[in-house]
Formats: sequence, C-alpha cells, structure tokens
Amino acid sequence: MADIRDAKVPDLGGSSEVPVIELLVAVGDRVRKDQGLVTLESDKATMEVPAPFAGIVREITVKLGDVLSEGHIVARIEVEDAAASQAVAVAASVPVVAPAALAVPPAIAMPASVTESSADVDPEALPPRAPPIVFSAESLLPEKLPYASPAVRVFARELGVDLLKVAGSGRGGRIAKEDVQAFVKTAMVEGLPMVASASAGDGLSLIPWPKVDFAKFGPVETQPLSRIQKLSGQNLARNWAMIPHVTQFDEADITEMEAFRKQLGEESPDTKLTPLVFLLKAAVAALRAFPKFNASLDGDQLVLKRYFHIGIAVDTPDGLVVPVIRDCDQKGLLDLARELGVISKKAREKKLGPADMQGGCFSISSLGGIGGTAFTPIINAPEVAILGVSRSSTKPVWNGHDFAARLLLPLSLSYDHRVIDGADAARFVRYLSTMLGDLRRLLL
Ligand code: CAO
Repeated sequence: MADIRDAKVPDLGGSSEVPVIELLVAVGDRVRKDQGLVTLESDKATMEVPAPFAGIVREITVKLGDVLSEGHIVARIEVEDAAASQAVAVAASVPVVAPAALAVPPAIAMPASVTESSADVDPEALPPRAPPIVFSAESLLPEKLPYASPAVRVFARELGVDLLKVAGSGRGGRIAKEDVQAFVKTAMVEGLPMVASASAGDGLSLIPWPKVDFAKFGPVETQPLSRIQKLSGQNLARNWAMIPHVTQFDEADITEMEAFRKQLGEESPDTKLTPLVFLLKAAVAALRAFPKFNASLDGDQLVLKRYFHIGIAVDTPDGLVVPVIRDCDQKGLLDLARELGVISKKAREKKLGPADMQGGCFSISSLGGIGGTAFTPIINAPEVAILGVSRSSTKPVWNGHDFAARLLLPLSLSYDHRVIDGADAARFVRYLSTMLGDLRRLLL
C-alpha cells in the first residue's frame, strides 16, 4: 500500500503566519529530499519549505496567499523508498534550526547537512551526518539572504558569485541558475566584481583592513581615489586573489629589430613606431602557435578564441586603463602604430568608451618607456596571460667565440596556472623572443 506522508512547515526561526508566495511543485511531481515545495515570504526573508524525503507529490494542501506557521501541512508525498519512509517520522517532526545564535529560518540557504538538525532525535536513528558547514553570522542574517534555491546557492558559491549582486528573473525576484550564469558573463565582459567585499565575510576570509589615524604620526593630506582607480583596483584585487599567477621572465635579442624600427621610423616620420608595435605582431604569432594563451576559462571549459584583440595597459593621470586593439593579425606595423597612438591619446583624454576596453584576448603592459628590468603584471581576467615589457639595454652576450654587444628586451609573462603550465609559458615567451629576434619569421 502506498505510504503517503505529510510535508510540514519546519521551525521558522521565530516567524509565524508567513504567506505562501510560490508553489514550486505540482501534483504528480517526483521530488528529491530537501527540494523546495513552496516558498514563504516574511517581511524579513524568503524561505523554501523543503521536502523531508524523496517521493511523488500526491496533494498540495496550500495555495498562494495562505499564511503558514510551523507544523502546517503543505503537501502529501508518497514516500519512494523504505529508508526514507523510516526517516520520515523523524524528518517531519524535527525542527530545522540555524546555529543557535542566529534566529534565521535555515531552510532558506543551507545544504542538507545543515538542515538536518537532530535536536529531539535519537542520534542512532539518523544516518551519519556530513561535518557541519560553518557560515559567517553576517552572511546568514535574514535580510542578507537573497531569494534562491539551495542548489542555486551552491552553484553561485562554486563560481564565487555573491548572490546579493544578482537580479532574479523569477517570480518575486527569485534567482535562477541562468541568472547566475548571465551575471557571471556580464561581470567578465564588464570587469565587474562578482564577490562581496572581503569584509562581508564571503569569498576570502580576511582580517579587516587596518584602521590607522596617520595624522597621529605626522602631517597628512587626503585625496579621493579617481573613479578609474576604484574600478581598476577592484578588478586587480579580484584577479590577484582568484588567479594563481606565475611569472616567467626572458630576454629577447632585439638588436636587428631596433635597427629596422629606426629605419622604418625615418621612412615614416609622422608615425611613432615604438618597440610595442613589434610586440603586438610577435604576440599574435605566439598566440597562434600556443592557442591556450588566447583563451578564457568558462567554468570547466576553456574557450579558445580565433580572433586576436590585444589590450594595451595605458598609464593616465587618473589611473590605469586597458583599451583593446582589435584584429591585430590583420593590421600592418604602421597601422598598429597609428592605432596605438590614437587609443593612448583617447585614454589620456578620458574619451574611451566601454566598447574600447572590451573583447581583449591577451594584454601587454609596457613600462619600457620608463625603465626597470622586470615586473610581475596582473592578469586582466578573463584573459589567461599578460606580457610585461621592461626597458631594453645593451649587454655583452657570448656568441660562442666572444662577447658581442646586443640589445636585450626584458619580458615578463604572467599566466594563469590553472590553464597554462610552466613549460608552455617558457615555450611561449621563448617563441616570442625568437620572433622579435628575427622578424622574418613572422612571415612564415
Ligand atoms: N625599451 C626601450 N625603450 C622603449 C621601450 C623599451 N621596451 N618601449 C618604449 N621605449 C621608448 C619608445 O621608443 C619611446 O622613445 P622615443 O621617445 O625616443 O620615441 C619612449 O620609450 C616612450 O615610449 P612610450 O611609452 O611613449 O610609447 P610605447 O609605445 O612604448 O607605450 C603606452 C605606449 C601607452 C603603452 C605607454 O605610454 C604607457 O602608458 N605605458 C605604461 C603602461 C603601464 O602603466 N603599465 C603598468 C601596468 S601595471 O600597473
């Protein structure tokens, strides 16, 4: 005979008479244990009443707008397996409790391991439980809980997404998995932060930023950060924290390249032809030869790009911006030189639009005009590598017979170690150096 049991509203953490705003299942639906049956919404939070066991919904005993309290029957479910049937009496009567200090309806957000409390239950009667998951008090406050199913919460947590930043497209603003995916895509394209600030307790668990009254130690002046500094700072901090960076260093012999550059410069005096333009061409060749560097991570997938848009870090009085030169593979040196001139000017005059900074595959940050021997650039996510360029200098290089004076260009390639191995990085930057060392190879 069919074993039909009641699914009841669990302990609501102090709330009562909470209206039903959504029916999540229909009669005949097969439900998993802990799957949401109906959604309740109090003035403080939304919460799902979970199925206490797996089975088939035989009756829904509430309708939209009904007000429910603890113990109210929301559905009758035909129990599917014997084990669940045994646990039913326990599960249906056990209050679902949050960690003691928090008066939070925990059915809202917590995975099964947390919602299976054993307050009044013989521990022997329950299956072994997973270790408890520790949440920060801050992130569990009812008003901080966004409206999403536990599965969507787990999905968001895996992607490092703060659900409070995601707009739900479902009824009553309910956040679906697709909303999280769309949010991640937009955040990637627009370079927006996906996680709450560290102080909110999500993501990295860091100690608070030190608060120091510097004026106690001497005279100070306070200046607000520019909008660009604030935006790029957020992106840099996220990329630095989330991407396992490694930097590979090398030197390219650009003695012949420089002679050619000077010659071209004399022939085209109106076009500023810096080493960076040659680097753009050599980078395209290296990206072609090593497609993993022209890629982005999308969950478990690597998206390999068949276009060659390269971002150039430009230093402006208001901070760092990275405009993108599109289709570098289809442009000649002089065209690239002119375009570089145009975008750097646009950047310094604050005339870049969002479209000018989107779609990059790989970035180059050149400090060669200023100086230095090496640095470790931060990857411009969702790209997986960035090339840092320092100032070339003449050095004695052993050619097998004697030391020859050669012009060497220091290169620093930072790469995402989740995607790129050290050996590939060494090969990539060697390849790049070979191209710069003998530009004829770019024609091959
Ligand atoms: N070695 C030696 N000389 C170099 C060189 C190098 N690697 N790179 C450039 N130079 C020379 C140029 O040939 C030019 O010489 P002339 O004045 O004789 O023509 C001079 O240095 C100045 O070059 P530039 O910096 O104006 O031009 P560029 O094409 O090299 O760079 C741009 C353009 C926009 C990238 C650069 O101006 C810039 O903003 N760089 C800073 C990027 C940055 O801040 N990166 C850090 C990011 S991490 O915080």
